[in-house]
Amino acid sequence: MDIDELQAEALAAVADAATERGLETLRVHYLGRRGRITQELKGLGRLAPAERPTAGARINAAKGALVAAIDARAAALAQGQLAESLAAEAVDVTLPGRRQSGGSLHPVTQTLRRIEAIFVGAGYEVVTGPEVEDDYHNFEALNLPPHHPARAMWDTFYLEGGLLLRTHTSPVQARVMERSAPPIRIICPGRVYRRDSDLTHTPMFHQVEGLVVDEGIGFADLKGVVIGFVHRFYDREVPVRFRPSYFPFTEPSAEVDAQCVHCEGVGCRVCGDTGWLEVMGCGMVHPNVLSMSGIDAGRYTGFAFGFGADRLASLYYEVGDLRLFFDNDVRFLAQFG
Ligand code: 2NM
Repeated sequence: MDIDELQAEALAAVADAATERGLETLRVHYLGRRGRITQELKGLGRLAPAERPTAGARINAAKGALVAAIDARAAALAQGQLAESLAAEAVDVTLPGRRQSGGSLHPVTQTLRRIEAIFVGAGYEVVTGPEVEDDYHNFEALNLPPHHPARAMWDTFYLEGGLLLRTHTSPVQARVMERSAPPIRIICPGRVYRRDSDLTHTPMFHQVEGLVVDEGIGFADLKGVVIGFVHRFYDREVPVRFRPSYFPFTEPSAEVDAQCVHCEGVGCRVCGDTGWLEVMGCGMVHPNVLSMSGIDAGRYTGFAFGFGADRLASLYYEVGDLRLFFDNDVRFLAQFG
């Protein structure tokens, strides 16, 4: 092939090269150790001595033109790639920013934390236990033998194998009494389950139960702790009253009312026109409960109390329907941030 044709072909190929790799292949093909232009230079020796200077000059000129073309094309390709990545990675700094929406703790969680802080400040230990319980700890250890009619006080979810979903957190307290000696001062917060659902009942709710066992504990101690708690919880000295009641695991037992925080005792729809709100149950731990857990009921006495943290939250925040706490509608939850 004539050197002019070879140069024309090589320059056309370089102009067509679309990638830096393709361009390198062309460089090797024409200018490499065994490239076509290199071959031409090596072939000079076969020419007559008189023709060599002209032919040599001509081939070197072609080589120089090709090197220049390849360098120019390489620069153009690199420039194109830079422009491409600049376009792809461009950030539009004029776009509005994305809003960061702040979350908040669930109102029942906030209420539980407040309750725990009040009791921890008074020297109580917070203890938790299993939500799936055995019949013994949920009922029998609490003075409720099998077939005892008072078992009907709880609408229990029964599981296979004699297990059940705990109906209160008292089984946690029975377990603590089994494994530890007085003095005992604990609260047991946690989820409990009952087959019940309406405005004021949800199948799962959060209970907090307290237990104090020591020598010389009496009903006056119970009253002091309960009244003190209610005042701390509402951050106000709301009137509190005790009414006689019945629980299988306490004797005597009482129901605790706080004056209606909505109408301050006048009577309204929140308190059902009574002026009072039922806030918890309590009593002196039944001697049977102490001795079944291995505590000497001749030496020690104790009191216990229990309430629904969700119910206290609903009274505190004035939420009329307990079920709202568990729908997890963000429009509802965002009001507690
Ligand atoms: C209540 C009301 C009255 C209670 C009793 C016990 C235990 F384990 F010591 F026997 N724990 N909690 C108790 C007593 C709970 O809730 C309404």
